[in-house]
Amino acid sequence: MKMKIVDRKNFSTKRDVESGTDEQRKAVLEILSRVKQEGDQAVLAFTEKFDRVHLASMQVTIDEVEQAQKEVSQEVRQALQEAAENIRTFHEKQKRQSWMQTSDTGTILGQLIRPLKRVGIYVPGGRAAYPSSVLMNAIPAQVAGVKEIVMVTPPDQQGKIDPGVLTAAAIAGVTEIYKVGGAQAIAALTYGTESIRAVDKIVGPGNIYVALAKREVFGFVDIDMVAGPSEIVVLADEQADPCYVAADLLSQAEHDPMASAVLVTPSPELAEQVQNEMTSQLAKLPRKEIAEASIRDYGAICVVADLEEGIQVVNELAPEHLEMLIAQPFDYLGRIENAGAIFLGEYSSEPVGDYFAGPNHVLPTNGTARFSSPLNLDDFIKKSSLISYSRTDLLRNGEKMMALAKSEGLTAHAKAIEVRLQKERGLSR
Ligand code: HSO
Ligand code: ZN
Repeated sequence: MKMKIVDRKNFSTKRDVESGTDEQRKAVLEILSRVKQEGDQAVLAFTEKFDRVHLASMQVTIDEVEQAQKEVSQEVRQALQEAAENIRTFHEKQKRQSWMQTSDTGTILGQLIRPLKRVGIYVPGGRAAYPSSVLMNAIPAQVAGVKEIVMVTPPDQQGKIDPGVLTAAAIAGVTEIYKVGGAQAIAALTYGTESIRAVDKIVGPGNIYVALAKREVFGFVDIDMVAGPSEIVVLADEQADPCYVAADLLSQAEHDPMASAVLVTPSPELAEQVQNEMTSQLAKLPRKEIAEASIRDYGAICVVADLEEGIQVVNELAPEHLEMLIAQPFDYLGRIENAGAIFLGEYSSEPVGDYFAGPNHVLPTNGTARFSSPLNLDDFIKKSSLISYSRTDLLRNGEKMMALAKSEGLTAHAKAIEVRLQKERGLSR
């Protein structure tokens, strides 16, 4: 199969946001309401129905976590540990401080930063159970100071959870783990059941049922984002190595038949070389069916007039991942407006960021990099404003506040200021 080469005029980038079918939405609403009313009993019944396993208890024990760690090779365990360190160090830099400021007239204003108390992390099961994603979701929560980090993930038919996922949970400081997935997991985290207490926020990717359930419960709890399939855009010039370009495009295409991999280049020669490379590299991949579907339906090589035009295309796409495989990437960085994560230079292949470098791999997809950011510490904190107003300032500004209150027809507001002005002026007279 050959990846299609198009010019800019024939390059269409629109992808539908998955909003689910009416039937899927109805099923999700039913699951949410049954779990809300019946608690554990409903959760276990849905687990039996969808995951085909009968569980006596959903809670994962310490023994199970220890056993899992033995099942993971030492090489992987150590790599997870080192990755965790890098992720921790990177996210430490995102910490915010509470602050207070006293004005000349004695008023104190400020902002208090507090971590969320209890956060739920959804981890998909089956082929999309990624230990690296456990690290990426749990570590920022832990660095932010979240005390209770609750992981939920669907069990397999033997009632087991992927050992890599459990190992990553232990490394990342997850505090509770439950064997539950799908919309029933989102319901349990939102409303609470006898065995799973409700959380303040739910993060982590999931299938369409999980995504629909998260949208539905938003407002009762906070959610991170509704993530779509992974995307990569490679902006490359004639000096780029076609072997690297093709390999990087395929690294995202293998995630999902709906993943999107796009090369943007001013070089028709590179376009052709990458096209050939793709065909031969694709044929050797174990996940070639997935990657092939992705490349066929959502992949393209877009040939542009020059790098300027290439950057325009990038900004319109607002990709989740952008690789800049061009001679002087830093010279062009200032013009990149929209991208979740930017990888500069030939050694910064996307998997470097997916696994190890430190920045988060939970990134805005489907063009949402126009207005949103990678998962970060701010997702796990909240702010409270502080006002300690001084007598001097109230005497000076009280009338202005009263005027505003009266203009809104809110007499009691005006009165709350007025009683103070009267008393204070009475005293000072
Ligand atoms: N590229 C995915 C993350 C991932 N890759 C996990 C491998 N494992 C979305 O950023
Ligand atoms: Zn990836």
